[in-house]
Amino acid sequence: MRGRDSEAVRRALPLYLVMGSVNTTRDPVEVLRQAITGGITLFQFREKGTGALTGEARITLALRLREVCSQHGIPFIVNDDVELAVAVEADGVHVGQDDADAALVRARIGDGRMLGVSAHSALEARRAVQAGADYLGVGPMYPTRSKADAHAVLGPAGVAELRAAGIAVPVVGIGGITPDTAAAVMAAGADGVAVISAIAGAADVHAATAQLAAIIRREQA
Ligand code: IFP
Ligand code: MG
Repeated sequence: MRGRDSEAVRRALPLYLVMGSVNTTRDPVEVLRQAITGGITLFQFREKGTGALTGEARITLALRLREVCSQHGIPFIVNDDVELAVAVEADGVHVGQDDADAALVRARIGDGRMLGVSAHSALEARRAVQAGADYLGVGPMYPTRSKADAHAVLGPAGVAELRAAGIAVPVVGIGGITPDTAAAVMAAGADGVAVISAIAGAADVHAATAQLAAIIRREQA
């Protein structure tokens, strides 16, 4: 998928799985396969936190996950590592506010790859769009344990605030979203929901994904 086409980006966002090896006790490749069958529309490789793979093992896992995404036509995004993204021919990069400068990342990846930027306010959102973001990750929507340095909880109101401020770019909500709360995030104006634990930590990955996909589809209609 190409960056800079906001309708194509929007279509990729409905159910976005973010995952690294530390987010599951199983083989992440198998989890990704089941999540794709269940209905995810986008994948981000986020190999971060205690016990995260490094060096060759990290690259090897990225390549395996990248291959599964390619086989199924699911765009593959790399969290916070332009070099890795280019090396594995990722479809895009996601950066947080504390990561590399978004404008520099845009300059390095060109217009052919998607750029996602985390934003917690209308000011950060405007700056991210100015820097060339194709979509914004807004959160945390709810309390989460998947991120050690998480920002204060914004709730779906955080998305509604951006929309009220005139921010029109594609937005995905992230942070602690479950089947019970996904509809509220969509109703607030998000184009999709991003999850880690709700899928990677589910006892039945395929069923959990299909359940979320059905809830989101209902909100889109
Ligand atoms: N948002 C997203 C995304 N990914 C992250 N890694 C993050 C915030 C911190 F889901 F892509 F929007
Ligand atoms: Mg980050």
